[in-house]
Amino acid sequence: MTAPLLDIHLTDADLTEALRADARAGLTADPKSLPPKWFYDARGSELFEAITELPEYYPTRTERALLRDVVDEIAAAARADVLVELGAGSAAKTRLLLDALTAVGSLKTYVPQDVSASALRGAATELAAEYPNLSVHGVVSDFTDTLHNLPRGGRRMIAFLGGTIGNLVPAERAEFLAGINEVLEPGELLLLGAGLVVAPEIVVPAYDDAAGVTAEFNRNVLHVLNNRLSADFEPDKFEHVALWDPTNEWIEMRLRATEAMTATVAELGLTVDFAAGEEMRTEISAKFRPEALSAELDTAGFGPTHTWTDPENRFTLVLAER
Ligand code: AVJ
Repeated sequence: MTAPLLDIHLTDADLTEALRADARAGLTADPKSLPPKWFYDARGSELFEAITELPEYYPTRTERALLRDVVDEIAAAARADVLVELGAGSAAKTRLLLDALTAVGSLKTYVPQDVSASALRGAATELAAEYPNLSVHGVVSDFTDTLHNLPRGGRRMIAFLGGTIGNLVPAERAEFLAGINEVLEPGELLLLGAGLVVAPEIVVPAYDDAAGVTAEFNRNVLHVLNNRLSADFEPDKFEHVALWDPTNEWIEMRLRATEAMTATVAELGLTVDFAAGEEMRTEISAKFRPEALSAELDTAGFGPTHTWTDPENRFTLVLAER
């Protein structure tokens, strides 16, 4: 058995440093905002796993069912030697891809990337045991570092699943996609999973579930600030808000202060005032129109794309060639 390798390009200290910068910028801005990547400490990752099992949250199960249906076609078209998975986390959908790519006989290396070393270590160890002929090489990093630290050689496919592309605003998305295009060699591939624009009656409950799990997930970013930066937010004094922005075609999550209050972020020497009813943006989750997504990939330099969509037109998988 090949021992799983974990490359650490991002330490806990790096994470705290990045959070300090994001928190200072976001909490002193008007309106206030925080980037969604800070939801995912151990508790936040658990809450997200719970979200994926909620009846209202269709994206994960829709993508998984779609991938199951079309993964053999993807593998046949891709014939990748190396699968790089961005934001692999616990690598839940990975087995479908690994099985299909193994069946067409091409796959040699699996490179899961995540910011969480703990999630990645578990997944890498399990997968290395399950796929003894596969070399598993985990990378703990930010996406951008990953792209510059990819093993070269072999035909590579970068998978970015789950619809996380929707967390980026259009300008960030353009930069991210162009960055991926730049590190790929001609003929290498990007496999992108993206949520499609659906009726507000479907998408809003997915981000505002009856059991309140998403609300707790949203408030978790305040627990993260309390834990990592010695802040004193009272998460229960913030209400979860999820609204559909029809102009930008994204879901926006916010935290609304239920009363006027002041929070202190000790590590930043910062006090933050909230007016009663003030809203702070914590996430956008953009949904896409297939033609517009193809156009974005084209602009980023990708050539022909192959698109698969679930029967209800809620989620799409796009295979794009450099
Ligand atoms: C993990 C980024 C794909 O945007 O749907 C779930 C995160 N936010 N419920 C998404 C999330 C609220 C999720 N992604």
